[in-house]
Amino acid sequence: MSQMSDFFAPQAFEADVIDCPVEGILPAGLSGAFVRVGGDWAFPPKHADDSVFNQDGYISRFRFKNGRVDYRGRWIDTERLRNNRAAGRQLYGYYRNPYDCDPMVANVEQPWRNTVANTSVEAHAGRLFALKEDAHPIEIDPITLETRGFHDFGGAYASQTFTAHPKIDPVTGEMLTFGYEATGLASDDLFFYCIDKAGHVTRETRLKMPYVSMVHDWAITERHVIFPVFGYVTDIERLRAGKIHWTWDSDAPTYFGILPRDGDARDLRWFKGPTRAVVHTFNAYTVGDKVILEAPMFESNPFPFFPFADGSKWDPVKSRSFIRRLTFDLGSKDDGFVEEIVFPDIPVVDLGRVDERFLGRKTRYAYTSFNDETKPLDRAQLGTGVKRITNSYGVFDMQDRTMRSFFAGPTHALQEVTFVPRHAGAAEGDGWLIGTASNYAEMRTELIVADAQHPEDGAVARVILPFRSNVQVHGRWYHDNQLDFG
Ligand code: V55
Ligand code: FE
Repeated sequence: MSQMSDFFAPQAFEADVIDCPVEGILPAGLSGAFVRVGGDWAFPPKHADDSVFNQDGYISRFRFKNGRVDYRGRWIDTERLRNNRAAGRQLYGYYRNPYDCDPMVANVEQPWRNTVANTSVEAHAGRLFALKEDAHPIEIDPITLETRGFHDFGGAYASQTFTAHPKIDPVTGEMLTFGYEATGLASDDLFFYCIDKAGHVTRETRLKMPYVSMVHDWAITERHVIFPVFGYVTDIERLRAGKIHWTWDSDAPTYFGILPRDGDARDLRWFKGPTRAVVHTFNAYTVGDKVILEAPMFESNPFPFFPFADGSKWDPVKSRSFIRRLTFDLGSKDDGFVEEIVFPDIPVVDLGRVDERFLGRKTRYAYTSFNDETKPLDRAQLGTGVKRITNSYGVFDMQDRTMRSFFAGPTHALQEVTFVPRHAGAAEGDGWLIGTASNYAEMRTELIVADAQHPEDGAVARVILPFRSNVQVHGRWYHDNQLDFG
């Protein structure tokens, strides 16, 4: 657990800030909202070594309108939060394990009811969702940020779970999505769905996994979808024994399931390779018989709070991630693939984004954060607890293998970066890098806007929150024409 005094100390409040101070000049064309979801402990966890992925969901929004920015932050009103508030204490145990919960709330047969909805946000067909991969989407009012409750697509969505990373096809407007552990705890069922731009389920394909694993993110192309299956494993005995949901199996092969978007279960092909963790992806595309996936990948357990099955100690060096390009040949009968590390000298934060107007099509630029050790670090102001800090956004040119970067400052830690196009018709990469930063010197949160084509010039604008907002997991920008923010 973190110290009560540091940036990660529980925040546990809701907030409205009207007309936040802005340093610099807000780009005139930015009208919409940056919406972010993360977690915080509304009640201290039952186990000090539990995963932060088990924190209660919290949604916040920076609303850009008429040259001003307002902030709003709200807890997501889950069944768990209501039950804990009624009891006045933490009733829920280890991450995604109902067997470790107080019997009065355990929901062993309906584990999705225990969701914290703390991972990501997506808007589709006029609805805003807070997402966690163990449950259906929770609909949120985009204006008030009030929780409306689970959305099940009119009963047409049968999986018990729904990924935190649905993909919206920029051309068709469809939302492609899936759920794993789709039929219950530790089940090997993965259901894939197409949801049309009006929000109706048009396709369901029921698949089996090679083994039960965390399928956190995935990728789509114009013609295919790709499901990574890697090292985190679980089974019902482990859960019955009251343990945290995942354990890392250092010998587990990595599988990539490739399915034609319009295919049946028998069209699914599994490709197999050495142990990796593929938590987030940048993008993928299909060229002829080849499917290319670009993503940061780890060679060992990324998260120290999910223990090794063989008792190994977590290793921060082995657990760095590097940007890779994988090529799968659907024309070959071989189940292998070609793997290449595109930037072997730059370990990156595994929170990658592209210009999503080109999702599923070949993109040139990949955006993610990293720690630039050549930049100054103000240790006196940062406090003693801080070891490494994510101080830079990288604009990675996947074609020329060059990188340009934005440095946030010697007392700033960056959260996930998002790319926002300058205008609807702008070329790929012409736009803004937007994300939040933790300012350790002032103990406050700032929203940063930088020019993606001139990252080294520094922020064009910083929106200042007069306090520390909780640290997000994922965030997204929505223009006014994508969602009504009032
Ligand atoms: C991730 C995050 C989660 C989760 C599973 O970043 C995987 C990966 C914030 O919750 O539940
Ligand atoms: Fe994620």
